[in-house]
Amino acid sequence: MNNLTDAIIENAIAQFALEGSLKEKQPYGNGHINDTFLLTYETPSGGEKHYILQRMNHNIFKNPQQLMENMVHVTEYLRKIIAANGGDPDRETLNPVRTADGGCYYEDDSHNFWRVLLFIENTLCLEQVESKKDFYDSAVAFGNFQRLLSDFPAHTLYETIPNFHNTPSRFLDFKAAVDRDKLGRAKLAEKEIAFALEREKDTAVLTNLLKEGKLPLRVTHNDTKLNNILFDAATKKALCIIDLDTVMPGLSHYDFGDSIRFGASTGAEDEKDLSKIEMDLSLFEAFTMGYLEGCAGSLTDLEIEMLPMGAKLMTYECGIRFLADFLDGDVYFKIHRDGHNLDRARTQFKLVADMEEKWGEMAAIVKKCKEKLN
Ligand code: ADP
Ligand code: GN1
Ligand code: MG
Repeated sequence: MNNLTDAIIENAIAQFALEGSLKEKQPYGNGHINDTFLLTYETPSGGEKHYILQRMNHNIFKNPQQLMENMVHVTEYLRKIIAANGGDPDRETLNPVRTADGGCYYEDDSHNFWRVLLFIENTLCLEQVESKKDFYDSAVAFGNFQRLLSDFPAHTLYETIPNFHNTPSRFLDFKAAVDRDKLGRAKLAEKEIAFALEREKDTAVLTNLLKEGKLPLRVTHNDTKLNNILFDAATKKALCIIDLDTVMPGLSHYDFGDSIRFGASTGAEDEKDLSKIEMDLSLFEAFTMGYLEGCAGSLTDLEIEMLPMGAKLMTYECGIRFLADFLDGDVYFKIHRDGHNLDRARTQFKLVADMEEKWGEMAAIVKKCKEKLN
């Protein structure tokens, strides 16, 4: 995607119906995909109002129009449920702001796609779990999110990234990146490549159960890392699930697993010191309990039994995606230093190895949580 200048950003901002005059715009958040800015406006009454401006990554999301249609449908659906439950739809879900001519996004002359969201004030966005309770709360919220969308007409959702969590297909992409070895980087990652290749047989476990009709397809978020949820700064409760770009039909394991890989780790996703990285079983337990509570009995016995596999496969899959991107020259995930994607892949594989060692304990925790709720 092309570089952004102030003029390009300001032209985009001018297309949206925003209240007051722009005081400041600054890059915001730690997402790996979109370009996100915080806009500060002075309102006619002298107050301040904030918005989130995002340039959607159209190299990754090939059809931004379909992506925004999904977002509008899902958020309008959620707004109604939130309002009916006496909640605040302006804070408990995302709210896309319309352009002056009523559209939900703007495409500029340089083929950049823009959207504006209401900024949700007085919230915390966590990059790492600070307490077991936060993680438990996030689990209830992600479980609830899935349950709230259980009657959403799934056939109306576009697949914004085909095969997003199809691990066998991700494995083929990874192998192709190893074979291409475009930049001669494979020699820097021999151990990691071998680790990934050795686990090919695991990749199809969940997709096979889906094909055989043994696991149900649901509407899932598909990108449930902790920084895709906002906590209320006053109550410290999980408030709003954000980053709805990948809401699509999927398995509950995708949401469960992606949260575990990010939140149950004892270190950051890009930690260089691997001795700091482990999958914390007490965090695993807190999340499992919260997720089952949030799903409120909607998961089948086999779905629950396979949750540890969701954790392992989502972690493995993210690892091979980071590693493939390292080999391809860092064209997908934003990086902030040399070898960043390799560092990220290493933490994921360390977690996978740790989960393999703790496999029996993970299964026992899932069983215990299920029994507690029965
Ligand atoms: P990416 O796809 O790049 O991860 P996100 O949509 O997750 O982009 O946004 C990046 C970050 O911006 C989030 O992690 C969060 O900190 C912040 N953010 C996004 N939307 C909002 C919002 N409506 N209100 C407040 N903060 C937000
Ligand atoms: C990306 O958009 P963001 O930063 O929340 C990625 C996820 C990865 C995650 C790894 C659309 O999430 O799939 O798990 O990075 N999103 C997309 O941190 O590819
Ligand atoms: Mg995000």
